[in-house]
Amino acid sequence: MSENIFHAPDKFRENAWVKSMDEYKAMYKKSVEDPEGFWGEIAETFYWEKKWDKVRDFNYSMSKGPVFLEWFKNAKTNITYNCLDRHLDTRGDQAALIWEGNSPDEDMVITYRDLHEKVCRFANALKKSGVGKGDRVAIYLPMIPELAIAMMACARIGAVHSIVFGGFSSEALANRIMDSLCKVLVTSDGVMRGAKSIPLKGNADKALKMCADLGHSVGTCFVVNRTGSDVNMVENRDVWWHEAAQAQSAECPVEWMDAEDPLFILYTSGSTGTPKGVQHNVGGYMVYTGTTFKYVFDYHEGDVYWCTADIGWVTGHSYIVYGPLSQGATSIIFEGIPSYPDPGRFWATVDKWKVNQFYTAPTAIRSLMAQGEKWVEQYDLSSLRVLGSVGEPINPEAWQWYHKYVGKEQCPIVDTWWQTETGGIMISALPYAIDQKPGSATLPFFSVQPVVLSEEGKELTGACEGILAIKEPWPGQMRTVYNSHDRFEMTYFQMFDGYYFAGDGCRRDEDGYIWITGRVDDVINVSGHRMSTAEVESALGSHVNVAEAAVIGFPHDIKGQGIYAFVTLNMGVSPSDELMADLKKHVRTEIGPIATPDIINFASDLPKTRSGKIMRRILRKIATDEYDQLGDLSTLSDPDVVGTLINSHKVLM
Ligand code: 6R9
Repeated sequence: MSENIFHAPDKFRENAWVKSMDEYKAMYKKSVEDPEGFWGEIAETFYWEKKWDKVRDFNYSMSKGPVFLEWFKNAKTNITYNCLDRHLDTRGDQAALIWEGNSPDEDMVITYRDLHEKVCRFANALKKSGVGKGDRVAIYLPMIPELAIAMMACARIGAVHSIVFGGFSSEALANRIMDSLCKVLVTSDGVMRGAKSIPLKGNADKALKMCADLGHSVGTCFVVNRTGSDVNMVENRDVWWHEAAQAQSAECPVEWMDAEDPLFILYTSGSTGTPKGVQHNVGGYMVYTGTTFKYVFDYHEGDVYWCTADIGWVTGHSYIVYGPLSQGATSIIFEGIPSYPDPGRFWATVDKWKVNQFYTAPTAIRSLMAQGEKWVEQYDLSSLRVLGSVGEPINPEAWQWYHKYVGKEQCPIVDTWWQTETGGIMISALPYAIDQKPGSATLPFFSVQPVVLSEEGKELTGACEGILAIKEPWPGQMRTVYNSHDRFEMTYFQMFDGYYFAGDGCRRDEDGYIWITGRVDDVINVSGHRMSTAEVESALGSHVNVAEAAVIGFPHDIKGQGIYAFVTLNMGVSPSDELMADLKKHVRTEIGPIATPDIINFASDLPKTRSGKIMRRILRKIATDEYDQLGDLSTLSDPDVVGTLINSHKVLM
């Protein structure tokens, strides 16, 4: 790992929110010694209909009773009042969202005033369809403005949104609608992806049919007209968005919410079972995403900020919509893909809108790096001031390329470590205060207290390597797993009493910098998307010809990790290319394209312990060609299977 240190050039330091390491240290110290004072003061910069009685209250230790955490107790606010209404007087005509379509000649600028109106109209349409405070609304949309509008329309009337990434299959959508019994679904006729138009309404119809078969009927399905493709509108259920919204008033008073009322549910993969509905509540999430946005990207009035993530993931929730808008920022929503119409699209877009802060994922950087510098060099990127990275560790080569060719060695890179569960950025450089080391997320954000634990749960000191955990809550932390507080406690608090267990491993160097080493559980990270090996295994296992499947992650040049599946077939079924293609298709249907295995190794058997546990450690070594490091095989019930698997692996590679 590279230990080069990068110090941001001085030219923007003068204006930065935090100008030096000393200033960061002083603020960090205060935030840890007096978190209530620190966050109470920051919360004053937001609008509250009623102030809190107490800034925070919590129990992190299962041995002392149920785990809970509360911020801004008994306060009342509405996040859309903070993201829209309070800006109307001062920046009503400023762009809130800039929509850059899939095709470079399609775009739209939406001012704060326009956005307020659009959110109000759709909020009224939701109300008219019977949605009220606390009801769940599923949103299954591509990256069009209606996605941000729909989520804020929910938040405005106190409904809880549950956004399902548009790339998920109808099965995945149905499971999520069922888990929280959503009353309404918002979708579109289709989605534009590069040169293709992909139908979405068909998936939505299938999902709603599955839900109805299970006894749950969604009352209304709003359909946005995006591609103009033919859709089947079901009478008394399906309604065109534009018709419904246009018929409503452009004013909709906000519902004043308790700071601890739920804002949204977002499903994410863990190491076991079905995806969990991560629940975030109004007050703490609002304060945390807005504040991290301001400091980590050093956002200033008038800047144009672009995060390339999809709003279907947490990064889009926190850093395309809520964080930026609560700060009155201009935030870009990008519908397209980095390679369309050519690999210069990101940079053409930065040039077009004069983007100041650009936030993307290492997998995108790696894929563009592979296309060569010529795509970057054609554009004027001198507006850029801060670059960001999120979703997985950024390898030093990609970091250097990003720094040199995109940032022209003038822009600090903030490598931001966080999770769906944490709501906002936890460990990251501050662009002008914290020097960067390529590959390290650097230091914790204010009041975040990371610790490195040994397997036994002992806090390690100094330079060390172990399991990353967090001591004490922060405002943006998830409050529970929807409908399953037990699962929340078991997943995050049972492993190490008194700490939030993040599921990642890390190393801390002699300067206190954190280097994330990857997941310590059975979660893999494919192009920055979280997936549980168990979910892919169960999708494969549900195919009629499959007896058993074991899935692991393996290093992949572009995606970070790829999916490697070892599959044993039912008696009498022989492996073939057709079957391999069919299994891949099956996983796409069960979960979605992002879960498609890269490699399927048909095995006659899997390495198991005598008690029947699959030894993944061995499978990982085979997948990475480390045959001489298989370790002790004596506990296997049949050590011979290893040789067979190695042979079939060599044939595949
Ligand atoms: C925001 C987001 C969370 C998991 C997390 C970790 C990995 C995210 C990272 C990173 C190294 C970074 N991860 N950011 N690893 N460096 N800067 O990605 O949320 O989809 O829930 O994934 O992603 O493994 O635990 P989510």
